Amino acid sequence: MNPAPPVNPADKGAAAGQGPQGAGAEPGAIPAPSAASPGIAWYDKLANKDIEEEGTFWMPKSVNAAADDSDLMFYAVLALSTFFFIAIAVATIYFVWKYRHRPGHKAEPSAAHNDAMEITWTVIPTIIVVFLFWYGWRSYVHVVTPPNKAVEINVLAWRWNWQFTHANGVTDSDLHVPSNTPVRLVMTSKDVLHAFYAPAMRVKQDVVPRRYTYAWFYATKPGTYRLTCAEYCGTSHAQMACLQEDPKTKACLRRAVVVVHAPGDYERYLADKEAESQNLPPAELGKKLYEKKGCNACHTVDGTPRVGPSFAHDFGTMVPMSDGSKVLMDESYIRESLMSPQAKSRPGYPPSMPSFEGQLKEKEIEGIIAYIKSLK
Ligand code: HEC
Ligand SMILES: [Cu+2]
Repeated sequence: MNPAPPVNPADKGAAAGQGPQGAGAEPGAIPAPSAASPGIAWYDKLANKDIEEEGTFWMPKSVNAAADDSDLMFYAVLALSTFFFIAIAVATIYFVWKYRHRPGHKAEPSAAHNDAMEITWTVIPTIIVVFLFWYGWRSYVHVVTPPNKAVEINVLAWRWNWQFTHANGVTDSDLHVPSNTPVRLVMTSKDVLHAFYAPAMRVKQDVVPRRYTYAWFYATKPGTYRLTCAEYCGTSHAQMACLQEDPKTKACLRRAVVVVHAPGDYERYLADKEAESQNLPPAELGKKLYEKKGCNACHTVDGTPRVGPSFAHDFGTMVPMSDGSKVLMDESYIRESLMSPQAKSRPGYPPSMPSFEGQLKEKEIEGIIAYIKSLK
């Protein structure tokens, strides 16, 4: 993995003045409260912003410099198809009307060869098709070949969440990236097929279990952009990943997004995010992880079962197992449930919980245990 690029001091100064988060971004003075207090951190505020994707009837405006060619290609093919469709349809209707059967007119014999016309309608389409191929091939090669100095981010998908891991180990369900820097995604899935789709980046790439796939883009404009799973992967596919839910209606209030940072802010994000996970009290870290790791897609904390059991009031009680035995819900049971979820099975629930082995730091496991404990 590439190390995070060094912070350019000039960029940092510029970002403080024009960063989209405005207040609280004093140069050099990283606001400590954002890391320690339960208030929302500046980078999460950016992620919470409404998505504003301007664009045409056809698609949102591209903010990926590497995709400009494919946009041009789309419009060229659209314009050519529209032109030929209208021209052929008009000619057909006109000839049907002009040569229609009517009194005083004999049927026209079929036309013989016309060399000039035949050569024209062979040569012109050939030129168009060869141009489309050449231009399409060139932009395809560009789109699948990231520059050497890209910032690399690991992507892990599962039902139903994204986990983006940055060079310094910071993980998040929103994808935070620097602007005006090539970003390369190295992606894999824990369970089934997913697809990473960021329309404004023109990136749609399958994410496949037990294999790595890649994508890259060069974001040109800071902002908050749509991120979607484009491969049907189960119940909450359409929400993947829902990071905030209405407690009453269960409607999804916010989904994971792509945040493109102003120059310098990406480095600040990495540093602040790292500090945040080190400073939170365990139960609060656990609560955060419960939402950020997508536990809430299958579990609840209010007593209603979902795909999996609810965590409310369970800690310290004996929970029934499929084989009729009972197991004490304590620290080691929770740890085992996270590392080898299929080790013990609860009646009435499918064995669909993914393993979090290797995806949670020791501190994070402690945090989740503390959080579930706090619900008893
Ligand atoms: C895809 C759905 C899914 C996701 C995501 C998921 N779980 Fe589970 N979980 C389940 C199911 C289903 C069970 C019951 C498993 C069984 O009986 O084998 C379960 C069981 C558990 C148990 C045992 C609880 C009990 O009462 O027996 C714990 C603890 C747990 N999950 C924690 C978590 C945590 C923490 C996360 C997030 C890091 C998480 N789960 C994410 C589906 C999920
Ligand atoms: Cu998916």
